[in-house]
Amino acid sequence: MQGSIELYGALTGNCIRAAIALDEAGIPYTVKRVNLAAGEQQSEQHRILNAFGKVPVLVEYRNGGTFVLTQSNAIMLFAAERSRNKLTPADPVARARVYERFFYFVTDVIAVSHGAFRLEQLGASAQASHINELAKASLIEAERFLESTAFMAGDMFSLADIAAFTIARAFNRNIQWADHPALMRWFQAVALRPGVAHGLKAFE
Ligand SMILES: N[C@@H](CCC(=O)N[C@@H](CS)C(=O)NCC(=O)O)C(=O)O
Repeated sequence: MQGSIELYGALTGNCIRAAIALDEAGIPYTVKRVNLAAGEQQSEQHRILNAFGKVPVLVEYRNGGTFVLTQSNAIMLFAAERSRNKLTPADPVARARVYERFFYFVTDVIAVSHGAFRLEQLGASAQASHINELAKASLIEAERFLESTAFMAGDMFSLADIAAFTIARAFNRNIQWADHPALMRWFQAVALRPGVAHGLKAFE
């Protein structure tokens, strides 16, 4: 059973991935903006939802109860399960492939890039740029996933494409797109999807 859903977040990759997953899954939600610069994520009110003081947070109001879910990737999986195969295929083998590729982008590209971001914040610019190059190289290597299929994990758009798209967007200006025609074609096609376009704007 589905209740009304709120998505707390800000204009960050983690929040945008969660928003795109809900949009592509066709799950309606209300955006609740959290001003990170003003420290709203640390407020008592927000910490009731997420004691770690982070976004995104999904809140679903059901008959007399409230379901709170943190972690962008858990929110994406929640959207996939609710959507009845809009973001993951029904076939278990094809679904396993989606998870393989989804976690490739989450752990080998996005998490590495977040590490670089933290190093940059600490003033370790040279190390940050080295780690960021590793993340970018893993993203570019993923072009091989597109050799024989339209999307990152097969012929259907999936969780893997959402994870790949948001980080590709972050690297957009540093990618020599002309050298990666399959990646460019995929990136342009994903950007044109209404669900993706809507999710990208959710926190603007
Ligand atoms: N692994 C968590 C990371 C959550 C996270 O670090 N969120 C950032 C925004 S992308 C945040 O809330 N930053 C504010 C802060 O740390 O004060 C997820 O994927 O949801």
